[in-house]
Amino acid sequence: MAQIKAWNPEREFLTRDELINLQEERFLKTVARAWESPFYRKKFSELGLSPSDIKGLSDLSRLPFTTKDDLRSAYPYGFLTVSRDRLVRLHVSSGTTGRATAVFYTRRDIDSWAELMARCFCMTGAGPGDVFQNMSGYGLFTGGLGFHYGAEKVGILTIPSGAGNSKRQIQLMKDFGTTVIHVIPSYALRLMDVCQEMGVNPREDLNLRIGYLGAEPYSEEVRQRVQNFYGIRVYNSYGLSEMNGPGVAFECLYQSGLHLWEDAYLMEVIDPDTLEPVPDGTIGELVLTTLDREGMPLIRYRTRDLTRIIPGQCPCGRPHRRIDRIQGRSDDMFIIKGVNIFPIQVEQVLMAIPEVGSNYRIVLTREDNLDQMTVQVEVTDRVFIEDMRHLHKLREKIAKELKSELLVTPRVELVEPNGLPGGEGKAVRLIDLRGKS
Ligand code: ADP
Ligand code: K
Ligand code: ZN
Repeated sequence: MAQIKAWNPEREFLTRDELINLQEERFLKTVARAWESPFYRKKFSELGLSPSDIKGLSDLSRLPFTTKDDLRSAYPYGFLTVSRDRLVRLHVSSGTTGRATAVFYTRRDIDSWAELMARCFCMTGAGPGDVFQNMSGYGLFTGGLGFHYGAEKVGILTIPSGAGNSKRQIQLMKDFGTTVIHVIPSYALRLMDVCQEMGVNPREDLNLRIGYLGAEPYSEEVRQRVQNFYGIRVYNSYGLSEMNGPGVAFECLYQSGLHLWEDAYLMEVIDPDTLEPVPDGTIGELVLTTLDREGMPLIRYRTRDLTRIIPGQCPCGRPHRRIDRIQGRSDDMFIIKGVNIFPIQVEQVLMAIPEVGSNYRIVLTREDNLDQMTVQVEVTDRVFIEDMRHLHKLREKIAKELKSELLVTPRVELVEPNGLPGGEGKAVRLIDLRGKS
């Protein structure tokens, strides 16, 4: 199989100094361009800023943040810097956290997005000769077309299978000898059950070798499970519609954090309360500025995603710094009995327990003025649901392990395999019913 190690060595392996020079040049262009958009023109003028005030990267902090609400307020066209006849595509964010927002692309934007995705494929050892099954929702969601264009650019045979239709997915993998998949983590887990139902053992019956998992938070335990079950190497994929979609940050062969393509995105990690930068290695909110976007540049966009910059150099030699797996969005965090918890912490505990199956959710209620956390957990089909004593013990074991990690004792409910609602899109892990009764 032909192996390309880097799609664009010149951009991927430049020196840190060269990278920063390139950033600076592109940053100034971006700022000048942003002035052309109705939104930024107004915002900058209100702050008394003019383009000549921004002389380099060191002036970044003089520029205001852009928030999801700003995007909503200027919906649909307020961020455009080109006339509408220059646009060739739009995507609408899936609206996981409220009203949707729109993102527009010129022809050049589509090309540079595909270029970033092409790098991601090659960086993880995929190339011509591979068969890529893209099990991501196509359409308004950026995951489908984002991966699709990148794969075709590299020259990888691409099956646009889309989300859902699980049995057919497995059948396609068998028929065409799929080697590379892109899938949302919760769906990768769900498909394990389907393989079992169909009597398919991926390690023996399929040809898979690489999986790209992203679009929602997942723990290292889920990576391990997916790798072991399918016999693949799993690489974390991060992106958001506001920054094109997937291809913002991606793991390399070393699987030790996600390289953020810093020639295309300027990154800051800030304390979401003080809005001041945090030191490398400290968790904060990721803030991104587009450096190479024509139709709709965004400046200091607050992603609400929590992560940290991983200090030090990756053994692969790319100077593009790495971020750690996303812990969740700042609004995913919930507080129960005074303890701050992210769903991913619950997942980490659950997925390390062999009897735990492929789905779970967290339900918060208030009873007699006391907050109660219930964790509903699917068991694997190896657990006999008829054996009450065994179930009781398993419930206690899960509760105990959650308690020791979270310092809160949850109620645990066991559910048969496939017993919890789960769709094709992003998993809903948290149901907060407090204050709703
Ligand atoms: P929506 O905001 O409606 O979910 P997007 O498709 O733009 O629509 O989703 C982007 C968001 O998905 C990111 O801001 C982040 O919260 C989440 N996300 C994407 N990739 C990952 C990943 N690898 N790990 C964790 N979360 C991710
Ligand atoms: K988003
Ligand atoms: Zn690397």
